[in-house]
Parts: sequence; structure tokens; C-alpha cells
Amino acid sequence: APASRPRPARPESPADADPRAAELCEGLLRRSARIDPKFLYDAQGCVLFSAICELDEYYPTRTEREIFRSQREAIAQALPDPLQWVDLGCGDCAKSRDWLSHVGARRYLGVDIAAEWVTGAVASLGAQHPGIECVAVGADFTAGFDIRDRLGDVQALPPVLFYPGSSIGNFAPDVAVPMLAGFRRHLGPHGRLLISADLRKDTAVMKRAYADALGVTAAFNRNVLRVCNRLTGSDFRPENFLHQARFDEARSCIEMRLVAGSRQFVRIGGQLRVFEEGEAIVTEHSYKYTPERFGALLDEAGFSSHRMWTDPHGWFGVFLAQP
Ligand code: AVI
Repeated sequence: APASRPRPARPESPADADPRAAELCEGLLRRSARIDPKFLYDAQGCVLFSAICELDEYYPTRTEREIFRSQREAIAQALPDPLQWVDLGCGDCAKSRDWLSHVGARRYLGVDIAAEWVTGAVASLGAQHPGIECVAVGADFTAGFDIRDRLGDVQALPPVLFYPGSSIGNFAPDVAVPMLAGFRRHLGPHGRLLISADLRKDTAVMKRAYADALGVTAAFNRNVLRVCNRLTGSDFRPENFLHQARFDEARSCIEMRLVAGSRQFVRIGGQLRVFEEGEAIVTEHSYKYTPERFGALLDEAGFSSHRMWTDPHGWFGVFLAQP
């Protein structure tokens, strides 16, 4: 077209102003639509995720809890003493509470992207542990993470980075490795990374955990379309999308998707996106590792050695990695 011809004005869309909306629109307008899993966790999504953690089918939470309970002394013995406990994605600090009286913690750093929200939780933890200096740190540890200036002298007070919940599994290995390498750079010579990963097991057990009978995971998944509507002004009808969780053997991950139950016409970022019947939006990957494969990931991230604790079925692994 001649350069002089005026372009038709594009209707203004929230994506013009909000980078989160722009990211959502970009993913949804691709030929293979996708939504980053971080968008699953709005206030409603967090409530639904807490409900998932209580489900019979969702074994990771209770299995990790049981490993922590039964192996706490053995794990604590393997940690430096004294130490500073760095709780990555601390939320309400609940998972660290039981550890603090078993390890020689002088400082506690609760790191979370939602700093204002976490400040209260860290303060209440501090009130219960007057001998431990408790600090809330607002940081997104999944992206270019560097809080080394907050750790002080790591030779004198080695950090233990605590990253429970098998959340590392929601990152593809090529993203997880640099993230783990970033963690390692915080440790100094004597620090440790205490991290959990969900292990590969019978496919039916893994699939059930992401397709529960009550439909809580389905609600958690569909809720992300409400998040899209709110942030981008799109007009998804979540009830017209079906929750699906399938195991991708080759990548060794559960892939969570939303599949159009019939042809859908959705306005997204000023455009009309047609989802054909059966077309999927990928919303999450949850990688499942063998102990060897997770060990190899730690090696690739530059850790020199690691130990693992597991449950009697070998379903879940708690890894302690050394720089
Ligand atoms: C947070 N993350 C470890 C969960 C998982 O198992 O991958 C998220 C989740 N998605 C559906 N159910 C749970």
C-alpha cells in the first residue's frame, strides 16, 4: 500500500497500556494459543490451588509434607549451622514455620513477588521467633533474580535457599537450569539449595492428580480465562472450554489445556480470534523427573553434588544441592 494511505485506527485495547495484558494477547493470538501459568494465580486461582492441595488425588503436597516430617532431622543435620533461611515464594511462610525451630537459623528472608502481602506474614513469623531476624523481600525470583546484597556475608552466615512445592516443575528444563544457576550464585561456598521436585511415576496416578473427580483443577484452569477477560477485555466464556490434562511422554510433563467444546469467537486485543471445536489453549506444564534427570539438571546448573530424600513409593523428591 502507498505509504501516504492512512492506516485504519486500531481500537484501543488494555494491551496497549498493561504489559501483562500484552503478554496474554500475544500468547492467545498465536496459532498454538498459550497462557503463561503465572496467570493462573489471581485471588480466586490461589484459593482454588489451596483446595487442589487438599484433594486425595493431588499427592504432591501431602507427600512432601510427609517427607519433611519424617526426614526433618536428617535434612537439618546436613545443613550449615548457623544459617540464614531464604524462603523462595514464601507466601504465608507456612512451609518454613516447622523448619525454623530445627535449624540454626539466625535470619529468615521471605522472598515473594507480592511484597506488601508478605510483609505481614513475615512479621508474624518474627513475633513467634524473637531470636531470628525476619525480613520480607519483594522480588520475582523467576526472572533475573539477584538478592545477594540482602544476604550480607555469606561466608559467615551461609544461606539455605528453600524452594519447596515442586514449583520448579512448572518451568521447562531450559528455563529451570538458568534459574537454578541463579540460585547457586547466591550460596557462597557453604550455602545449600533445598528444593523439591515431583518424580515420574505411573501415568494414571499423575493424570488423576490433574483431573480430579470434583473438578477443582478444572475450575482452577478455567478461571484463567476470567483473568484474561479482566486483564485484556476479552470475552471468553470459560464454560465453553473443557479442562484437559495429558501426559506428554517425550517431555515427561503433564500438559494442562483448555479445549474449545464448540467453535468460539473471542475478541482479544481488538482482534477476533476463532477457536475451532477441539482447539486447545495450553495453560501449564508440570515436569516430572526421575531422580537421575533432576540430578542432571542440578549438575547443569553448576551444583557439585546433591542428596535426595523420598517417600516409600518414590513419588516425590526433596533434594539438597551443594555449590
Ligand atoms: C504449583 N505447581 C507445582 C502445581 C503443579 O503440580 O504443577 C500447579 C498445579 N497445577 C494443577 N494442579 C496443580
